[in-house]
Amino acid sequence: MPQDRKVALITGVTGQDGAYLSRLLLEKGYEVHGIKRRSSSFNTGRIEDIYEDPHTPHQRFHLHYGDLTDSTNLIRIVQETRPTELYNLAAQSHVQVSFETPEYTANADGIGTLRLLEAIRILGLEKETRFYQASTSEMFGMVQEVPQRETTPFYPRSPYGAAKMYAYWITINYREAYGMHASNGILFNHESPLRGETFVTRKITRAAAAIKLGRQEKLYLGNLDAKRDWGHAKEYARGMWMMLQQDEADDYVLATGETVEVREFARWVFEDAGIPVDFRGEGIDEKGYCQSTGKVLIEVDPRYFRPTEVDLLIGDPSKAKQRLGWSHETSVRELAREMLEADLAVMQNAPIAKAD
Ligand code: NDP
Ligand code: GDR
Repeated sequence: MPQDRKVALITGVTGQDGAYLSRLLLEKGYEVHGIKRRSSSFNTGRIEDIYEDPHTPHQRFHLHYGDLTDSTNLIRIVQETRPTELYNLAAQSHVQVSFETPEYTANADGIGTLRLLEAIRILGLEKETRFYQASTSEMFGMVQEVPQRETTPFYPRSPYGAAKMYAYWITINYREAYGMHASNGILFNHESPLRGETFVTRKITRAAAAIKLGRQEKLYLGNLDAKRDWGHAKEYARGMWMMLQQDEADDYVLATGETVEVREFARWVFEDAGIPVDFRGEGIDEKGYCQSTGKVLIEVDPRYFRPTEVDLLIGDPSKAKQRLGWSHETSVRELAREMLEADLAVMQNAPIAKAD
């Protein structure tokens, strides 16, 4: 196999991280293959600008239909593409939804990872294909130690966290059992203007933009006390790639080392939108009142509470800094602003926006 062959296969290519990673790898000269799911409507909005028609001469970005729950399909795609790097980013990635679809989440997020590792093994690509697993700070769950690092014990608090723990350990097992170059990136929350609309940061920036433009009355949120370590997805995609460039496979935390309450994030965003809010009340009675009009703009709705919650995440990225030379650049405050500005720009250009 020529040393300079650079072929990446990305599962979850249509998601937030898949979009950033594809761009990065194309810039670095890779041939990039992505697996997307069949959907009744377009699901390629995030990768529209890099999409290449199959008739494009010297095409470098290819999409394949597939699903992490279908092993024959995965084996075929791995066989056809023979990737030098395989990034497993596909997942049912919404923690709250995992309480409603626990079996599917385990199948896609847990066993899906096993299916990919087996595909590599069955095809005899153990020494040819480097593997990245999208592991998560959700595995830390109930607080055992802060800041959380690679050696912190896990205590998942959701079907999603539990499924991702299986994926984490099976990745390590294949590394040890078959000598595969397989690494876990234990990534803390990372956001961007491409973030899914139902994750809390994007939900807040979209709502603030819509309220500002008079297209929505109010935002309903769940637990405002939760604290998260939020970084920029673009920088985390770079970290994924760096892990696979190391001589030895290993597991790394990527985080900013700073934690912020959901309430605080919302306060910043509404302030930046020019509609600052005061929070008053407690628990389900807590509300965010517009400072100038006294109108309630944010209200707690218990439907968004989770049966078990992860209260506090704050990561220690020292290992990634020392070994990979990775560190975050964008602060959470800057990230919030970038996301709000992007949502305002999109909504200002949208002819009709339906309120929530
Ligand atoms: P997204 O939810 O934005 O993207 C998930 C991707 O997986 C989408 O392309 C989705 O396809 C695809 N997908 C879902 N189910 C399947 C399936 N059964 N078969 C094939 N593809 C599937 O997630 P992110 O980009 O934010 O995250 C990427 C990965 O990193 C995920 O595994 C996530 O769990 C993990 N992670 C994310 C963190 C974050 O803060 N963003 C932090 C730590 C880990 P479609 O577009 O059709 O829905
Ligand atoms: P998380 O992200 O669960 O950390 O998982 P999310 O943005 O969904 O929640 C963060 C925190 O905000 C609280 N919250 C709300 N969450 C949502 N979605 N909607 C609300 O209205 C709301 N109100 C309060 C939540 O309770 C929680 O405490 C993300 C995903 O990307 C995972 O795939 C990834 O593994 C982890 O980050 C790291």
